[in-house]
Amino acid sequence: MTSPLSLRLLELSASSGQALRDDHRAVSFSELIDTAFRSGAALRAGKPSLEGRRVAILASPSVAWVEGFLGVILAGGVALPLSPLYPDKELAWFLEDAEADILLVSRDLIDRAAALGGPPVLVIEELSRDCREQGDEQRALDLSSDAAALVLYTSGTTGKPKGALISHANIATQASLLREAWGYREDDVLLHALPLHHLHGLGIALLTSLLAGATTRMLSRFDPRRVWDELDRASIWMAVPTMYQRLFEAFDRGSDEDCARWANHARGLRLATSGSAALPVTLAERWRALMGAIPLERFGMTEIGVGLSNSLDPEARKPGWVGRPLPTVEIRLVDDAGDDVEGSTGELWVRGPSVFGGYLRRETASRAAFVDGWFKTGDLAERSPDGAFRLLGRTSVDILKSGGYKLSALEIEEVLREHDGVREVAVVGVPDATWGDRVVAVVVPHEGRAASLETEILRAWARERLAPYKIPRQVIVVDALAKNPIGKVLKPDLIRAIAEGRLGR
Ligand code: MLC
Ligand code: AMP
Repeated sequence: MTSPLSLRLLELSASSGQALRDDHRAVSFSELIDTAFRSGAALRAGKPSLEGRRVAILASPSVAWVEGFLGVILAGGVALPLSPLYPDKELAWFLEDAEADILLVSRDLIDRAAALGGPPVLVIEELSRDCREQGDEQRALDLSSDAAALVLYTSGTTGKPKGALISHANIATQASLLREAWGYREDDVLLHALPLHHLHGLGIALLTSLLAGATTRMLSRFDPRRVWDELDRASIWMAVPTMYQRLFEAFDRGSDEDCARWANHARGLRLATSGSAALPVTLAERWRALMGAIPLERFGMTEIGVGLSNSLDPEARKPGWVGRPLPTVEIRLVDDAGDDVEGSTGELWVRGPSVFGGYLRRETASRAAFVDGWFKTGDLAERSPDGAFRLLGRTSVDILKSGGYKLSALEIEEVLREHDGVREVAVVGVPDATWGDRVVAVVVPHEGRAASLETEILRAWARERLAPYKIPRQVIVVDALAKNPIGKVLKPDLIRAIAEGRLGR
């Protein structure tokens, strides 16, 4: 059985259409896939395949990133995308947890990779060059469709993140569902400014566009003015809600001439989508005023790909709702006992070929994630009589979404608790117009240590241990934390008190 992903890439390797463009160069599909095969051959270094070995990728978003990534996958390896945003301590943890065999880096990040003391480091840009010199043969390996292709770390309710193993078939299915649902064409150009270490930027945006045979214009980072300027050369734009918020902030600071030009760019788009967190209706409506349609909002998750999507037809989109199941995606709404709900509200469970198989080296967590083949999302949802869904929140108060990044309150608490001034800590997500959830740490200091826990001091300390987006934006020092009879902090009360300004002003 051959992987549908490898087959599709082989098919595309005959195309001279433009696959990718970054700030420095553009490559056709045939060039991209040729380089990927060479890179994969160099990674295998004479062995038949990488046989499920994990190859971590630490690189700035670029054409080279994709060449290395596809090289790993075509050689049978499991790609582990890492973000240069992570501090060294976190990077080292991912490499160890995933038992990565190789660390692939872009040339600009060699020094960082060397400091990690992890597996052997190979430089992406040198891989294909070395291989070309050796004239290695190119061929698609006979990989099974359920072979793991990708491991994406995602936060859960258990503290440290878990690596979701995503197969060749998962990726191919997810991409083809979106290609159909969103009417992807080979003459589409996706403007891409999302991070590549999560599903939105990697699977939903980059791989869907690539496997549809469309062009992806890759920006190395999200810069709102840059995005506005570049939108006129794109037909598709995908973003998290915070990016829409940032785009409008830049718009409001733009000159009259900028704004006229930018509004024109937005009107020229065929499709703008939003996901990873709830898109506030006010932002959706503001976008409609510019582009003529609200962004197409959809619901996705690392473990399932996109499950629910609004319609490609703008008239059929409902602001505040995330749409209907994509073909092959089965959905249930269940109550606390795991039974289908009588009414319209319950936890969303998902089943189908786009759903992942389990977490890397976490058998118990993998088993606990499913009931009879149904994946439990932890999202509460409502179904309308006409079959559309709306998200109502999470079953766990410890899962936060800040700027589209999923965060575990417990992971952040664990790190803060290591500070010697902290006696107790509760991390909560407070509703926020920009971030969705604003990360706030409420701490009880050891006696006489309150001063050492001032916001900037504790943030600086956390910065060495956590990615910037996990660092609490605010630290509130209290004498004690209110708890329920079994000793659990009453987080919903804390959130309300902070949101209403009764605490932490
Ligand atoms: C940046 N900062 C954040 C943050 N992003 N803080 C909290 N939450 C975030 N998400 C910090 C910066 O480190 C900086 O801190 C300060 O905020 C100002 O940064 P900025 O320059 O204004 O922000 P920017 O760097 O532009 O980042 C904003 C963003 C980014 C929205 C572009 O957060 C982002 O790329 N988010 C995308 C997340 C994503 O891809 N999620 C997909 C998950 S998959 P300081 O201390 O220096 O001031 C998924 C499935 C699905 O959910 O359905 O899609
Ligand atoms: P992640 O684990 O990072 O893939 O994030 C998945 C989570 O993001 C889901 O479980 C939802 O809680 C949230 N999410 C994704 N899309 C949406 C959306 N359109 N509206 C609200 N929440 C969303």
